[in-house]
Amino acid sequence: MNIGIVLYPTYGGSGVVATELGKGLAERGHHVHFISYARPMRLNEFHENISFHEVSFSAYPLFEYPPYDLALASQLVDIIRYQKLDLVHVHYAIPHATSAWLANQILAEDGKQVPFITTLHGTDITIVGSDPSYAPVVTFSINKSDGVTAVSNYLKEETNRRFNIEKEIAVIPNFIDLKRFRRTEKSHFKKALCPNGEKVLVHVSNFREVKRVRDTVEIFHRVLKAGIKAHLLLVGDGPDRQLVENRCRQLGICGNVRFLGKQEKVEDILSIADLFLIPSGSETFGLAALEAMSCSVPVISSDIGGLPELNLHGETGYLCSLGDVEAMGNYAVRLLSDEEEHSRFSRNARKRAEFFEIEKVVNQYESYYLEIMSRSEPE
Ligand code: GMT
Repeated sequence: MNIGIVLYPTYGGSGVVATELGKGLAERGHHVHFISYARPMRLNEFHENISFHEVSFSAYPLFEYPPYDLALASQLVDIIRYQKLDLVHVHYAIPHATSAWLANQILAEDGKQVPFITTLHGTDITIVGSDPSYAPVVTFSINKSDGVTAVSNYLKEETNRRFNIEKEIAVIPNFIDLKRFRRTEKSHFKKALCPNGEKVLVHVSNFREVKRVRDTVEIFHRVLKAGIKAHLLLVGDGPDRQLVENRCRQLGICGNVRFLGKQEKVEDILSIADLFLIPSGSETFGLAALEAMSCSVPVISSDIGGLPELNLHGETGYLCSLGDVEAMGNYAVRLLSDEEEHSRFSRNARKRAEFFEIEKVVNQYESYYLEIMSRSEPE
């Protein structure tokens, strides 16, 4: 198949899922055309079956906000026509699904439209998409998609609850490359960061408010207060970074907290982790938690969104009510103090990650593509 994948080029979230899916499809012999305003972060190697199309848009002085959605639609028309795409798969509804629909309307003039699939990831539904400034367009664009998928049952239900959706939404979960994300020997690295054998807690996110990074600091503070020698490694960057650092200063724990910024090889950091913290206020799947689990790291998370579909309470980690840093702190202390429980949870976490193995999920997408294409064929 000749597949167009429209995505955000970001470090985490939908950008990573879309890029890894495209790479997986390319490995199977499909030709994949990535389409975005910048090179996707995880697209860092040449592959004969992969092309990248950068969407350029003119910044004419009249436009305070250059219309990216229109530029993307125009570029899609061109790519579908000249690269002879069989299918377009857009990740994150806004504005990608709308641009794909518009491109198809233009192509319909000469009977050249192709089926397009929209994968819903999270904030495109739960935060941004639900805002009245976007909701009617999101509803319309989902309903006009030839196929719609969501990354968890929770997201499917939320989408149906919040919008008037006429389409059947297929649930295809996020996935993990078990060979890349596995625990490897990194004792030199561990020694450099924790010379006295301290425990390592890790959080990875884009430091947006919804990630509640400050809660990770509160949880960590409780771990230190319980007398456990530990370090907290904060990976990523974003709007809340300064607030979080300020809180560490107030608590006097800066010496135990390292801000590592955006990192490419997260698996190296996860390989020395004893515990992963994800106390998010909204999370439709929790890809960062899956990456940790795949590296045999137990997870303490909030019990919201799609997290209970991934992190199993009392098996792979613990789930607590949103904002209950006291309970999260207690569970963290318990796991870090009980060696037997910790190693059992670590094994369970890896086992759970195996359920989301990349090949299985790429198979699911491939079958879904074929189903949508056959449904869209003219009778
Ligand atoms: O919030 C983010 O981390 C980014 C966002 C995105 O769409 O890029 O992530 C969402 O999609 C991820 C991949 O499907 C999910 O693992 C995240 O849970 C989801 N984030 C939220 O729902 C807040």
